[in-house]
Amino acid sequence: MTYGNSSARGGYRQSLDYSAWLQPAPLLSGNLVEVAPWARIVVADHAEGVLGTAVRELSRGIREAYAIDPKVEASLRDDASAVIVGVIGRTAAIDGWISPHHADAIDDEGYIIQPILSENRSLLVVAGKSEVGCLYGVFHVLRLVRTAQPLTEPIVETPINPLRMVNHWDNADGSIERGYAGKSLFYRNGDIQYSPNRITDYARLLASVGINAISINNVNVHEVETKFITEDYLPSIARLAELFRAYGIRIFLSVNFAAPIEVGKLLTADPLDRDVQAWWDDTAVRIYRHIPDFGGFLVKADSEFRPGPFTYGRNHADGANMLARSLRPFGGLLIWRCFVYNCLQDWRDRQTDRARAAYDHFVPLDGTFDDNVLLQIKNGPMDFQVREPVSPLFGGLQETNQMLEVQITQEYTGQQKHLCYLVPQWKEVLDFDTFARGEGSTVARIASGELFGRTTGGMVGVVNVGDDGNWTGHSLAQANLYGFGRLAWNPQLSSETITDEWVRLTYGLNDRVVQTISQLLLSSWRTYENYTAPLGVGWMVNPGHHYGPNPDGYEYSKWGTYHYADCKGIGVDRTEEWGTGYVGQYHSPNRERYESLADCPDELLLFFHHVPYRHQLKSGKSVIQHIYDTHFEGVEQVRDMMSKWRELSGLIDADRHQAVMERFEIQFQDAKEWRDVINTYFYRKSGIPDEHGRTIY
Ligand code: GCW
Repeated sequence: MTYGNSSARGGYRQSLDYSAWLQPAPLLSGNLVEVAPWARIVVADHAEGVLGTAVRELSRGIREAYAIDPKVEASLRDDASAVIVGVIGRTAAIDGWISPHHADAIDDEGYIIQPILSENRSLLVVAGKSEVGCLYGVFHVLRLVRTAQPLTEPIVETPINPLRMVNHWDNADGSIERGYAGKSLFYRNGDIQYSPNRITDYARLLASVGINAISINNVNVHEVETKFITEDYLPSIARLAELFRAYGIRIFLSVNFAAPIEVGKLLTADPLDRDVQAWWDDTAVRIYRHIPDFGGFLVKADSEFRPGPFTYGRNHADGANMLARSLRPFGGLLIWRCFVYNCLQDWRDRQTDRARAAYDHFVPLDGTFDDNVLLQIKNGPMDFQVREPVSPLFGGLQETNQMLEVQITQEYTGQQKHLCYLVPQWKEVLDFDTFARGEGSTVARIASGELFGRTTGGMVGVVNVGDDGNWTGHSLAQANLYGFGRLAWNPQLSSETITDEWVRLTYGLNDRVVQTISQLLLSSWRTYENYTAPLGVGWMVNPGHHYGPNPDGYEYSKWGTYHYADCKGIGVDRTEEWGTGYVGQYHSPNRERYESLADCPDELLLFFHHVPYRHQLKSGKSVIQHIYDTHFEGVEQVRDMMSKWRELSGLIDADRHQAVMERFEIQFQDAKEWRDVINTYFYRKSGIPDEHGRTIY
């Protein structure tokens, strides 16, 4: 069951890059809660299932950190020091150590870490209300161990988002749509084929940051993948599910809305047709027979040529609810994507606005979706650009379960050749105040389901992982996956905290290393924005693969992605007064802020307004001079990143140092290309020279 280029590299499983943020810690002597408790793990229950995983992970972490092989025991001796792991109400050994007040503060997936230090012994209790809670608690303990942090106070943690999910856009032929880190971990040559060890290693990475759900195939469901819901494939998928289950992760499948026709040989896939409903009911029964904890379906329908309910004159709620009803008896969820727009637009038509589409389609249906349906909403109204406003569906939908979808894979942000750390971008989205219920109605509170009292909610990321030895192509892109998981667990964590954690876990505790890498990461999104498409206008990439500059690449296309640059100005007028009316989809005062040329934030100006090149920004610069300045600056920032990285030589391992250096060299070349193409384009359009007389072609 091994395959492909990664095994050919041999030994990659031992590399530092492969261990990602689960590096074996340097050997630590006494610290934290003293060495004593680490020699013994007490777990009263039969340590199978996820609890077994928790104990194994803890043993491994202790062995790596202290060179002690802990004994696993079933009961606590009166005088012994130990780590006790267990489920509240089930594990007798933890009874009496956990305060009811702490127990009340956590939900099913939360945990309590309680150090108990007395004169003659020390105990560390790791308790959850479920086995997976214990596993998360263990990973938290190990995070502290690995970063040499003290463990003297109780820690009480519970996830903010019920669903913390990654989506794979993997195809059965082994390719990955928008994948930049090798081939699929799950498939080869039209079949399900994987290395169980590699999958387990992947599941550990995901669980260590709290991910609890994964969809394993592309939302564009092609011929072979359409049959994943049949007996031909379910046994293999069930084995895959088992590997993830050990880490508390439930699997989902992307399904083809037309499957009743393509697989079931029915004449229709009409969601209101009784035979269609019956066919999906049977399908659900079949799936749950193989995978009792199957998560549910993910559906891209009536979007980019995928089939959907529109064919039958039905709406998205008809489609989603029909599927949800098949899953309901088993506790399954139906996740329906809101990435729906007209992808056959005429560039001459300036009234149709792709940015409006998701809201126009879904807000009228608010309140009509079943309780086990979630709508999955991309962070912005267009498509994962380096800068977009927040989708107005957040705040627009109030009676529907929803999930925030972000793109961890860097389709539009440098494809893991460029360093572009997206945690600061996601933080801006999560912290955005929609004002839907007055001040403080943030996207984070809406996605979690809390603000509108929904039954569920969460965050989902299109993952950046493939079979490359370092998982993500660019080693530093591991930070995006780590950061996604941490934010999905707790959207209130700051970018700085997450970054600091990740660097310490991945590259060790040397202060200079920590500071340098943190700084590189935290400034990289802005840097990328500087040398690419300016002021929120987006796109300007090569069509199809989306890498590298092409200002008119999508200007005369059918995709609805235009910037309207001419000799006088640039930008899309989305105001209510003169433009497409898109700003009307926001609540006040966002609506007024975006509508007003004076109040609209600079970085989104061209998203909302069409302005002359000499229009003055709040920064005091003209639009054109801003474009020139940021593009020259962006390249210098990349040069600077390279020299900062160079200075780390000798402070981190040579392999990762070298590999990242190579990526920086590509980024530097490509940033220059971006700078020159964009600057030249605008110089030729506007005829306005750079105030500083720098070279523009
Ligand atoms: O950004 C676009 C991508 C498509 C993708 C689509 C989507 C899976 O270019 O490759 O298809 O978004 O999100 O469905």
